Amino acid sequence: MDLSLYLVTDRSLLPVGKPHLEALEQALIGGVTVVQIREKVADTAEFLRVARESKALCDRYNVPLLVNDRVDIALAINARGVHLGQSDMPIDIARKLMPKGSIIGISCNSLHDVRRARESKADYVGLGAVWDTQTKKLTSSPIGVRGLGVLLEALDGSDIQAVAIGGIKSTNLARLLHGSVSRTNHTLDGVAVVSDIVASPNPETAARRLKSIFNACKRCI
Ligand code: TZP
Ligand code: MG
Repeated sequence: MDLSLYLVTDRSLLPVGKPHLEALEQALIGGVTVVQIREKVADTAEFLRVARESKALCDRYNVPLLVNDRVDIALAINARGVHLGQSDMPIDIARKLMPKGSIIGISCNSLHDVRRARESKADYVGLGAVWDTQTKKLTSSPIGVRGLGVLLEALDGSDIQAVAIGGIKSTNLARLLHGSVSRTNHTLDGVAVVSDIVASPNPETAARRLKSIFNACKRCI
């Protein structure tokens, strides 16, 4: 799966008055390659509604949609997969519940997490938070570019894909890509971004900018 520009949604960060689907469509036009619907305050009915509407839009752009945390909602809308946290449903159980071929990703911020993700055969890992972020209350310190390199190294020899997350913006993306790959064979498959796209007055331009930096850096590393 193309994880190169991985959009994680957060409706609370939208500019005042901007509808979620409008921002999502602009980000899709700008070239995001995968979308994760992340809802931290919505109740189940609201989460389901947002996920279903977002799925219909992503389908039109042929972009896979993943659901954060909730296997039941992923199943209900026929999502491409789920993204799980360390305290969500274990991967082996999610794997049993989801249709064959579903994508299951997991957040990791330590070597222990990455080793467990390898054992449980995650399809991809989200590594971070790399840098501090206003989007999520972090329960441990940001891992930094060096920490990211260490976690990537722990993926060597596996076919698990990896994206970095946390504080990633067009202004620091080149630094992230150059720094994290200089010490490992396992390169990043993509970057996951929330606020730099969602909170932007122009998500299309924001996505396009991130993608062109990612692609340009990929060619020289
Ligand atoms: N997980 C680790 S950091 C983060 C999540 C969901 C939020 C990243 O948001 P932003 O706005 O891209 O820093
Ligand atoms: Mg979670």
